[in-house]
Amino acid sequence: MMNPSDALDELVLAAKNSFAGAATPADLENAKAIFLGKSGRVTDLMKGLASLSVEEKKSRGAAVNLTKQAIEAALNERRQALATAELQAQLKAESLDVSLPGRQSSAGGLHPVSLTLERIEAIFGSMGFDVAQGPEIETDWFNFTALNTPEDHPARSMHDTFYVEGGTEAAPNLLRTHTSPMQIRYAVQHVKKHRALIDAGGLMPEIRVIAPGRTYRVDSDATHSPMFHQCEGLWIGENVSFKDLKVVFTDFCRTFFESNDLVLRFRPSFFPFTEPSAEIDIQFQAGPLAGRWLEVAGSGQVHPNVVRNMGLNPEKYIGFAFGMGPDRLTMLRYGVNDLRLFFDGDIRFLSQFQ
Ligand code: 2NL
Repeated sequence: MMNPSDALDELVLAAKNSFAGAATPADLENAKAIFLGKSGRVTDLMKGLASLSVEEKKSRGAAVNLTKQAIEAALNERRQALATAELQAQLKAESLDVSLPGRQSSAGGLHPVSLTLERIEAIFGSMGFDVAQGPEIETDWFNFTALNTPEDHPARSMHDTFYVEGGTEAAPNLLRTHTSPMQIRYAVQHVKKHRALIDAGGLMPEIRVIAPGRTYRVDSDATHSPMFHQCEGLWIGENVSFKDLKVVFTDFCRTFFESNDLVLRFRPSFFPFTEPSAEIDIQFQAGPLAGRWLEVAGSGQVHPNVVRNMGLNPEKYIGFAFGMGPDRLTMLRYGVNDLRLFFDGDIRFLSQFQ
């Protein structure tokens, strides 16, 4: 038979082991119930005192009390240890080194073609041209018919133009192949606004507008992208001539390329929407491209049929239009040799323009 006080020591030891085995506060509360709970081991000992004599109660009671206190002390110690461990784990998990450098967020910048478009808009803006932007999905009328393009013109073929849903079977909608449709839209609005004045034979404010933006053609190689940019210009009035085109476009090219000795050449050409028509070539007098004739735009006097489609009398209103490729202008300005670099999105290329 075990000595009664040894049994109490055993109980304290058992409680300590049980508490030490509790890995969480919840486990510890379960372990506590076994020893200090309502029907726990210590409570049983207390109940056992009732059957003892007064003398026995005194000594046994004191011993049981010490046992209880020892177990409570062990419990509190384990509670502390678990709370400290929990705090340490939390601190470790949520640790934050405030001395680390912040994440790099480099400043963005405009795409080189956007820089060119901004330049074009600023230069023509300074010459009194409005900037018109509009739909990239167009109707057959605005993209072709209003621009005097014959029904059987090759540009209308599926090989050259992206047709999309909508429109009619005879005239399906399409991705605009140039920005001229936007100029027709702008001219029609302008004429509508001044209709009464025009009909009364008054002086209509001139149409002076550029239309920059994205255009689409079925074409893809080192010098052609299915999506490319265009910027067209239109100037219509009662007395606007080819001479004005020469002045305006020469001024534009010299400002755009920052080259005052740049020379222009107007070479006869053909477009359905202009008559006569001319290709515009430029020649630098200095720098890597000096001496070569470089084609930069198409132009011409707006065809009478197109003037009529704007709602104006071609006997009275006359003017010129031109169209250029901002992608190509960007290549010339910066010396880029592959058009596709503009549309690959490679940051090593694009960041060189910031
Ligand atoms: C080119 C040729 C050109 C036009 C565009 C135009 C617009 C209207 C009326 C008449 Cl609303 N013409 N635009 C005229 C001549 C040439 O562009 O080679 N572009 C890159």
